Amino acid sequence: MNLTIVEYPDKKLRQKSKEVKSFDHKLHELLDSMYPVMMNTNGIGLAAIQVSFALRVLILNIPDEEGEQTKENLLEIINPVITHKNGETIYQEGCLSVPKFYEDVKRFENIILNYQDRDANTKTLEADGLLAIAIQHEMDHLEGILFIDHLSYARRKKFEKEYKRMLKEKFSS
Ligand code: Y12
Ligand code: CO
Repeated sequence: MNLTIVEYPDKKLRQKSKEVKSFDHKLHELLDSMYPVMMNTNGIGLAAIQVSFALRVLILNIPDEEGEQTKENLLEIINPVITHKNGETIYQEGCLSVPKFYEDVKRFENIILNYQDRDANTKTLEADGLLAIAIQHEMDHLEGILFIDHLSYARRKKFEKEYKRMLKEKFSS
């Protein structure tokens, strides 16, 4: 499956993703195709809507202590629901759909998550640190929310101005 990353301000990114009901070969093909897209662009997280599939699917590969991303740490998360959230943390986030921009975003520090894996098995995951932050970032995508939506009015205005300038440069060269 040939997938390309949808970039802001594409309206597709504002779609609300639908619950996965069929855990079939099509879902497996989507998951298998999302992985190289994320790895080839130095991503640590990718939601299906970022590759034009409005399904409640996301993948994450958080680097280990050596900074390595290994496939054994790959998490495939389907139909996630946060059941507990606690604390506050601020992290400078980036997004493959908003290239070259990084902004501080406030998130819950610890979360507990229920989700399904690619074979529809129900799982529970307790997450903190970068994993908790990345899960919340990716789950926002399922609602059509981007990390830039969390910025203050002034920061957002500045972002829009800089992003427009970046796009202009990109398409004039
Ligand atoms: C904090 C919160 C959420 C995440 C997970 C989702 N974000 C990413 O995986 C971002 C990746 C990213 C990769 C980039 O590198 C390339 O595109 C080659 C990047 O650089 C540029 O756009 C030039 C920006 C973001 C992570 C952390
Ligand atoms: Co993102």
